[in-house]
Amino acid sequence: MRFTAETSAIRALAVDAVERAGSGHPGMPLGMAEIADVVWRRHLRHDPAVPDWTDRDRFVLSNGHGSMLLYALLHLTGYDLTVDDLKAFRQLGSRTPGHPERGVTPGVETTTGPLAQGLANAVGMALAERLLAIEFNRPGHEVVDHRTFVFVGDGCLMEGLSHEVCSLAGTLARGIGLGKLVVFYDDNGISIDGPVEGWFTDDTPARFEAYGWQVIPAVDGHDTEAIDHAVEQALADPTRPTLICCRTVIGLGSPGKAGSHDVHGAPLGPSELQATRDNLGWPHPPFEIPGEVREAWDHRAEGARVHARWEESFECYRSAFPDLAAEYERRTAGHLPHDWRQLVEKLLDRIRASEPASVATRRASQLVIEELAPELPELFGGSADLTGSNLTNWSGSTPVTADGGNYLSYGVREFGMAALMNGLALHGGLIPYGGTFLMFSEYARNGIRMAALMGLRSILVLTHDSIGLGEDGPTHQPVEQTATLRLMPNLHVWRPCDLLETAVAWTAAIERAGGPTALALSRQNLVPQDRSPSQVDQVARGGYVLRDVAQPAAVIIATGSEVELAMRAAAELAGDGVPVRVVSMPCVEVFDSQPADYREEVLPAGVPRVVVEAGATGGWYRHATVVVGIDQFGESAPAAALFEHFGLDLDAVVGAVRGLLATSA
Ligand SMILES: Cc1ncc(C[n+]2csc(CCOP(=O)(O)OP(=O)(O)O)c2C)c(N)n1
Repeated sequence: MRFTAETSAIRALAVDAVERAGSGHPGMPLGMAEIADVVWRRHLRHDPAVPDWTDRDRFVLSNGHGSMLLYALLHLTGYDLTVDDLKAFRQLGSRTPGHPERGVTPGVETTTGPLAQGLANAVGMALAERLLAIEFNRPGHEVVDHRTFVFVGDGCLMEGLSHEVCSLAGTLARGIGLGKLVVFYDDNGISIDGPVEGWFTDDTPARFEAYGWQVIPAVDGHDTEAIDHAVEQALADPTRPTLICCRTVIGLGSPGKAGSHDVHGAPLGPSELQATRDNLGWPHPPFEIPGEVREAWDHRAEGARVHARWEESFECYRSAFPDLAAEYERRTAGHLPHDWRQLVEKLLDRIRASEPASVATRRASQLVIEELAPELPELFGGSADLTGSNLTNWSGSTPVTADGGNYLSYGVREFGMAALMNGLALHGGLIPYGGTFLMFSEYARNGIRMAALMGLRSILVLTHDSIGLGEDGPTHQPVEQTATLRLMPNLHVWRPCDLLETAVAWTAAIERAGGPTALALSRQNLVPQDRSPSQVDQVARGGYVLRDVAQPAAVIIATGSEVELAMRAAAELAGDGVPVRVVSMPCVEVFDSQPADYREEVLPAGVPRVVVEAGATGGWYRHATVVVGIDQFGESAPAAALFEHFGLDLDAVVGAVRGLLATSA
């Protein structure tokens, strides 16, 4: 094998940075250097000076452990990522963390490391590109026209998530088309435990053909012409995504470790590092790149040219279609329509003025979507095969077809849905929301976590939020899910109690540009609560006084379906001369972030508190000394029988308050 100076530069930067950090993954960058060279120097359209140019090609490193490959590419092509940044690989506060993180390093499109999620994000990005192209392009004005390139390894393809999203991508290819999605499979036969033949023997090309993908098998992943030819073939297919199966040698270039799992995730060590330098014919000291190699990689001038051409074409588009151009800019900037707030105020006024009726909050959610969606074309809905239960559709929902659409039936793929939604949100121009049962948020959990980590505006509609779903039984009845979702940093969990709180929760979720929101919604009907205008305003603070008394002896805090129970308990206690305040707390995270004086106003120190929520109690003890909840699995029975069986009824709540007052008296 003859190594070129350009690929040796990638290899040298990767092994030197890993060596310096004393940890990292040299095997993948060494093994994918030629593929990276072809993609980044011959095909990728990007502008290193403007990493967020909306029509750039997307590049996703799904096998994110090989992060040094991406950092080397960003550095070499001219992004704002210096040699010092590379030297700080994996150090505290550096711009080169262990795995690529969006928002930390310019040019990193998505945070990867949890295998296969990058691939799922990429399917979402490619879908977003198609949706926006259909919506915004006009004959002669292809303002949305970019490709999505992805690297995956054996690990990504072993993960079940890859099946979920690649199967769905195959189906989407038959409709809207995903021809601009090109995935490179780093088929090196090695994962951490050793040669994969002991645990991964699928016929991968046949698998992807069965999905309906274009598959280019048996490409020599170290032969740049063969790779280039495969990319041309991939891009020539207008509808099918392509998997390019590249036979590679992990750690290629390291004479003593190539082909072995030893090179996957540990520094080479000084003597093997020197042997690798010698083998590559790379005499330069660590982190030094000769001028001519830098020049060969430098993409700044070409990137600026390609970008400027697009800007010119966008100006022509603007002249011909000024409204569309403005809308494209608004949408891709993530700004809400200018009259958004008025729309929300009108909606809340209408709800307050309407005849109160008992509705399930899942149904309330649908009513709210119906009101907001017509004014919010970026809202992109869907459900993991539970549309009729999640009530995520509205009268203007149109399924994704060759003509576009705003609603995707994800099939029974909860994790795929969450991770694909992240890709839509990352791409920009769309605000994804997707439904499943709260119980099955467990299947989606790491996708939700990545949305929280990346700060993505993605909205999870999680219905059937307690034993209140009834007869389907303990497999479907969430117990600990609301509590555990609340533990996730940067996730807001709303559990509204009626139509008005649901409307506020939805608007908060849409306005929340910096993170995801989970809406926990009831299957069963809930009694609407009365509120003054100032109480309506306070719902957005996450917790507020719903029923007040002059000198409360106790406070009952409740969420969602248990608010009406708390109100009944307070009324009963009032009848016995015990004045009790009720606090509705639809979003604990938002309430906890309020100024101390507001929190003190709502929950005065020294007044004993009881919480009632049909779920795990653990998380509540920082707000109350007594929690009426459920710390065991549910049962199959009608909802009313279950609430009684599990002690979530009037007697229990009244008894809890009395007991607390007796002990604190
Ligand atoms: C979801 C998930 N599980 C486990 C890991 C830990 N892990 C990182 S790399 C890897 C093996 C990946 O093998 P492969 O994709 O073949 O990478 P290569 O050895 O070729 O670099 C594993 C298990 C992870 N990052 N994500």
